[in-house]
Amino acid sequence: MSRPARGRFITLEGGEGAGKSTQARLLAAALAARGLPVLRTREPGGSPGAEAIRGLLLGQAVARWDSVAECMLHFAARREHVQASIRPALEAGIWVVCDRFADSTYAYQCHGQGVPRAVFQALSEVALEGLRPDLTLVLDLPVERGLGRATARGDTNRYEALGAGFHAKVREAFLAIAAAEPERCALVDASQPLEAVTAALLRALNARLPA
Ligand code: T5A
Repeated sequence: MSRPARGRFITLEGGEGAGKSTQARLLAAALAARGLPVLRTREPGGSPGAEAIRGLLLGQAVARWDSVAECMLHFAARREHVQASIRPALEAGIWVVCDRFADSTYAYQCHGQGVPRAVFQALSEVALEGLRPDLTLVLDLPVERGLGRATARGDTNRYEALGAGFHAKVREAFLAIAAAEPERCALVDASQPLEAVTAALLRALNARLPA
């Protein structure tokens, strides 16, 4: 029997409250409506081991971790997620829609928390063994609006509590990633109404990864 074509790996990135989880759901539904098999997943988490590490990362006091140790925890979770869920799905021909991936570590831990880029690169090589998203959708939103949306839900996590200055650095990092890698990334204005953001994401998807 012939092997199925490899699935495609799509990531959604951006700051707090940009609408990634909402849009990941809508995107996965749009792909399924095209008849494609889809796995929707998230980081930190997405597999049993990685979800256990998510609890260590999000459910603790703000200053709980040394920043390099924190970066290593994100990559430990990511390695688990990639090995247990993402790679097997892609190899089985399933399209993977992932709410955050390695760009979030670069934005939050390197730009936000000061972890050296060399640490990020070394951990990426070990954890990912060359795996890269086929398409990264970067949702951009002014920091105050994103934090406003996220805090309106009432369950603030460790990162949301870090304040507007921290999140401004995170936003700059995502914009820099999108500018540096235009072949992989599509930048979308997430301050538009929800339906307009979905339409922009689908346009980017159809243009970059035609069915
Ligand atoms: N992190 C993660 C790191 O530091 N390093 C890493 O390597 C990784 C992977 C994860 C945290 O971990 C950090 C980053 C994060 O702080 P999380 O709880 O998973 O924490 O949080 P987020 O990924 O930030 O998800 P959020 O839920 O906060 O934001 P989303 O997913 O971007 O937004 P969403 O879809 O939940 O929407 C938020 C609210 O806005 C509304 C929605 O209905 C919802 O109420 N909304 C809109 N309102 C108006 N207009 C629109 N266009 C809207 N779109 C959504």
